[in-house]
Amino acid sequence: MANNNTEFQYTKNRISLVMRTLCILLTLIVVLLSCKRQKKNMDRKEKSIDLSRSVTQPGVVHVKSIGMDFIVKDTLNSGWNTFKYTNESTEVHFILMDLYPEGKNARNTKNEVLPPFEEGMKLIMNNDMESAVTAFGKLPAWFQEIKYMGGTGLISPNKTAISTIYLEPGLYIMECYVKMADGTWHTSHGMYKEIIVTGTNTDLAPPIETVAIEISSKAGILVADNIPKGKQVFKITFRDQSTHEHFLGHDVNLVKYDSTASLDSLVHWMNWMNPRGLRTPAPKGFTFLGGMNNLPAGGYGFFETELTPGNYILISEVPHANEKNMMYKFTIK
Ligand SMILES: [Cu+2]
Repeated sequence: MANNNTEFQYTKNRISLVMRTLCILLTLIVVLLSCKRQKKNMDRKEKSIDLSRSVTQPGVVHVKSIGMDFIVKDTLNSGWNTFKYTNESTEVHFILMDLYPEGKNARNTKNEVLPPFEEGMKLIMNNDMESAVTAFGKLPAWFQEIKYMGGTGLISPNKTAISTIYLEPGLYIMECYVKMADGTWHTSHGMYKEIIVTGTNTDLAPPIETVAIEISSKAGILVADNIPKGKQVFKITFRDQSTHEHFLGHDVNLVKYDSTASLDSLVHWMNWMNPRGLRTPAPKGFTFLGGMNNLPAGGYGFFETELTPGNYILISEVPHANEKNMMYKFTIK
């Protein structure tokens, strides 16, 4: 136990050192890039995307993964969209919708975002956190301008996640950064897809919730009422959003578990900075049933599922979710 505490304190110290070093590196990059920005602005005009077209799409978006892929239309309308994401692959995935800053697209993801993350993860697996920080420091300054606009929570093989989110027009990258058994990112194997969201609205009305949930940095996951059995529509409201130790914000995932499951192993797995975190195989005894991915402060989105008898947990994909009240257990009888 004392050993665990020392190890935990050591990890905490390392993380705060990592965060400080990264902040300094990012500041340097921001300063360098702002000098170049004026020239870039002049080049930008010709690259803006055409958002005036519309597509025949009433607001229901079917997405499927068979392997490391997203099979989905490449153009969607803006406004409320219900994603029905069927996972026909053998690994756990999620959908996160990244709204890119103007002028950036999937080519920039491939050339500027994936390489630092690939290098950094390799170094984390070799227990070289200092070099990993240097690698993450190579991320372009515009990476900080990405807006995370929700998506589904983690979803197990042979399950369907249903989430309703509001999309503004723009260029998005749909991504999944779960890791394969060898520790490499799903994104590096093709799980990122460029999607254009047009200026035409779907006119879909958001669903009416049966369970209201709020999440905030201070209070964690808050559930207003008892959660009943049967088909439920969860509304997740983000009171705030903040960058956690893993450089990302908080989200909400619904997970069912059986008597073989260890909640500690789930908490550990929900942190991608752990060499085995967010990496296949997922911890045993848990079935991931979707949820709501990162949204900005004040944003809200919905997800639905059928609750059958058993034990469940709502948990955020952040480091140390247990210490942040970002897990909530409940039982359906
Ligand atoms: Cu994935």
